[in-house]
Amino acid sequence: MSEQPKSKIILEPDQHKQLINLQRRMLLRSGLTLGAVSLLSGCNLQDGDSVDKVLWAMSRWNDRVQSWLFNGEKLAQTYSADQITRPFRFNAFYPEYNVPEIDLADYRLEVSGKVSNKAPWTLEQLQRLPQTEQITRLICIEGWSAIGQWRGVPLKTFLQHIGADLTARYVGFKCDDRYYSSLDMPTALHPQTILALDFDNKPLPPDFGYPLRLRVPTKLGFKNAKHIGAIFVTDQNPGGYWEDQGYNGFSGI
Ligand SMILES: Nc1nc2c(c(=O)[nH]1)N[C@H]1C(S)=C(S)[C@@H](COP(=O)(O)O)O[C@H]1N2
Ligand SMILES: [Mo]
Repeated sequence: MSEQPKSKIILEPDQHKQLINLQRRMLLRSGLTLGAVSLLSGCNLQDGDSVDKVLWAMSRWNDRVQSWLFNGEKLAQTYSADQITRPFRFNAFYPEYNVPEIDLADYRLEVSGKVSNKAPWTLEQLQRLPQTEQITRLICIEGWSAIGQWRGVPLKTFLQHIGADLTARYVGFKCDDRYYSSLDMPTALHPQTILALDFDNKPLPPDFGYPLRLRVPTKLGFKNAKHIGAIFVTDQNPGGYWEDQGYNGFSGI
């Protein structure tokens, strides 16, 4: 599923207009570019017919996502315990049997960049910080979602503890499975953005990000980095595993 240059798409004039409109709409609403759509759909978008099908399907899906998530400063929707999806769904860029095994005795959360205290953190130290809990919906760009319960330290609280420069533009995350991702500072400071330690009232299981993951209900699933080993504060956009392959960095809806 290679990304085709836009110039290769041959369309009738009215199809072309439709495409431009849809593209604009999708970009505004979800930050998805045509390149991202072709990656997502596995479709090379060479003929008008498949362009139509894929774009209209994506557009409908975005409308649905739009109503689940929120814009700007508003809070993401929360749910009650009886709405939790069981079993919860696993996703990563590798199959479940390759989930990293992390030894707690060696685990340290590294901190770097525009922060005044760069000392690494043990999980125990993180557990002593104030925590909040949420039941929210994780939405994967692949077209599924699941409601789960997470508890952890608000990222804002953590950033304050390490003396982060909160006027910096981004917070970056490096994971112990080579995944990486980043958030813009407003999203990092959002009250529902947490460094989750618990899932479903138990420590995070390996599949779901042990020992520490990001839970950002205002962003798509791929922004919810699991197995976080390092956090850094920076003015340069750190990108991310999927972000760098064409998914838009903002990825809120
Ligand atoms: N470290 C790491 N974090 C990751 C991923 C990954 O491959 N590695 N995949 C992302 C994607 S695409 C999704 S949808 C969610 C899935 O989280 P879940 O397994 O809890 O459902 O994790 C995100 N965080
Ligand atoms: Mo995802």
